[in-house]
Amino acid sequence: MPNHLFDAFANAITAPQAVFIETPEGGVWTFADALGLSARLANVLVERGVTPGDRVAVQVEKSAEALVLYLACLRCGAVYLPLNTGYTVAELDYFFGDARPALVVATPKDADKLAAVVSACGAVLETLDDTGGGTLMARAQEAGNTFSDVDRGPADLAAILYTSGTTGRSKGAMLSHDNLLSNARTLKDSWRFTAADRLIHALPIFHTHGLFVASNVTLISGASMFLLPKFDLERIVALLPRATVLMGVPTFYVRLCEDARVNRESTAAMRLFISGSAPLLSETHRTFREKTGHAILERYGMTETNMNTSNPYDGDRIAGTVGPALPGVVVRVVDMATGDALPAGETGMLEVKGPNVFQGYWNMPEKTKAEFRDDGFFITGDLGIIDERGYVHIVGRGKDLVISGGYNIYPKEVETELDQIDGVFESAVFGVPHRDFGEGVTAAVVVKPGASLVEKDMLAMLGERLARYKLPKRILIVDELPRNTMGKVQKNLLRDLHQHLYD
Ligand code: MCA
Ligand code: AMP
Repeated sequence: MPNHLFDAFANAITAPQAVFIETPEGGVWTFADALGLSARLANVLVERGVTPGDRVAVQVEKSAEALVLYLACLRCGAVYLPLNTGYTVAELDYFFGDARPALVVATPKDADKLAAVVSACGAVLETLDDTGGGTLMARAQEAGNTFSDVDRGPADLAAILYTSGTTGRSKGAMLSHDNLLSNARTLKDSWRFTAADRLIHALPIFHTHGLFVASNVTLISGASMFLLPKFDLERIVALLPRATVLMGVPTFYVRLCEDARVNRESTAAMRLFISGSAPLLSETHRTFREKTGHAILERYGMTETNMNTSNPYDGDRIAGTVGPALPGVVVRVVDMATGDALPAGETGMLEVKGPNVFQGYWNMPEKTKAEFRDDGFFITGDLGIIDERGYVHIVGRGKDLVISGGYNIYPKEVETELDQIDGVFESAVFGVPHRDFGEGVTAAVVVKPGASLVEKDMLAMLGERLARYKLPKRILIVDELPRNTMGKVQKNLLRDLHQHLYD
């Protein structure tokens, strides 16, 4: 039995000596370089005790080596578990305890800090920094450069990605080799990727967007990428004449719209700009088109499903919509109370079925069951309509979620941490419009009588527990929280009251 996903990537390589990755420091990786290192790293993983099905948890800065580590995990049959570099030790403790990885790869500077939580879950610790330093690469230098790939079928797990939950605890979405391969192939065809494409890759590689949408699509096309450590306006502007595609969250496009150097001439070599992970404002779509002549292609996905819909490559890319369902994916809108499918134009819950839809939540059979219908549709938690032309419009969220700069923040998680601060009586966390990040995480806090809490101190305390992107941009101290007659906090009133906070 072959290795379902890795073989497809390897077979897409037409010229092993062609460039796969260019880095800003002038590093050039051919496909042969990447394949060679993936074999050496796969040997290291096996030497360090990783067996097929074991989780390999990775919290490292973005680098070519880090991307190749993902390939090495596929080759040895491990389940790749990427983690946001912003996660604190408290957050990691939960992920390690839940996923029980056999091996953790961390940045060298975090090694001491993580030693206790890594050993508590029984894992081995290796390190990797963003310049190819650390124990993992040192071992790889000694390892053999051939590797006999472990057999993996379509249903075998390739990755677990944690996604936050409305009830607080993160859930590990289990993605199979075929979930990833089927979606990569569909997106390659829909977006017309070929080996001639050069992607500007400026997204993090620990979430679906940067890891699967950007990297898998490049790999399955035998295309190449400019691998930037993070969003960097100057570098992106400089690369536009040499690249063909950019993928980004709406914040990328808001920032590009504000730069005079982004115009028709500088984007003439580009064939495609793609946006996703959060709603792209129609205003941003329009401004970008006026400046450059390019209609941004917006698509819609989730960690659990990869990509579900996309505006068309040919045909109308309509601002404010995420386009029709991708080939092979079925999207429907149902009545939230009855679960009955609704006709075109009516608002309800978006549900999805297809080869892209995940295998369930790790260790959480009950949660998995609750999020699927009996006929196999996954309940997204997003509210939408499907119009007469089949285009999906996301009109809201049935889940209490804030999306800031493409990162999801579940208010409950932040409220739980706030409520644990000595002197806090209660709190409500919500999102309000933010020019750069789309939504800004905001907290309203009621303090106990006599407590002398100030915003700065509360932020510092939260910072010990939560990744920085989850921290409220403002914590407002209020006398009381608005409640309805049932006693439920009315976050819509808080959102309305503070809608201009970040203007
Ligand atoms: C950085 N900060 C943020 C965010 N990013 N705060 C809120 N939300 C954020 N997204 C904080 C920093 O810690 C810093 O705080 C301050 O904001 C300013 O940072 P700045 O330098 O402006 O940030 P940046 O480095 O330019 O990053 C902004 C970014 C980045 C480019 C939008 O967040 C990013 O690359 N986002 C992409 C996220 C992504 O890949 N999402 C896909 C998830 P301080 O000064 O206090 O330290 S996958 C998904 O959603 C589904 C499947 C899908 O459909 O794709
Ligand atoms: P995640 O949990 O990171 O997988 O985020 C998935 C969520 O991001 C979806 O359920 C949507 O709420 C949101 N999302 C992704 N793409 C879009 C988009 N193009 N427009 C609006 N929301 C989006």
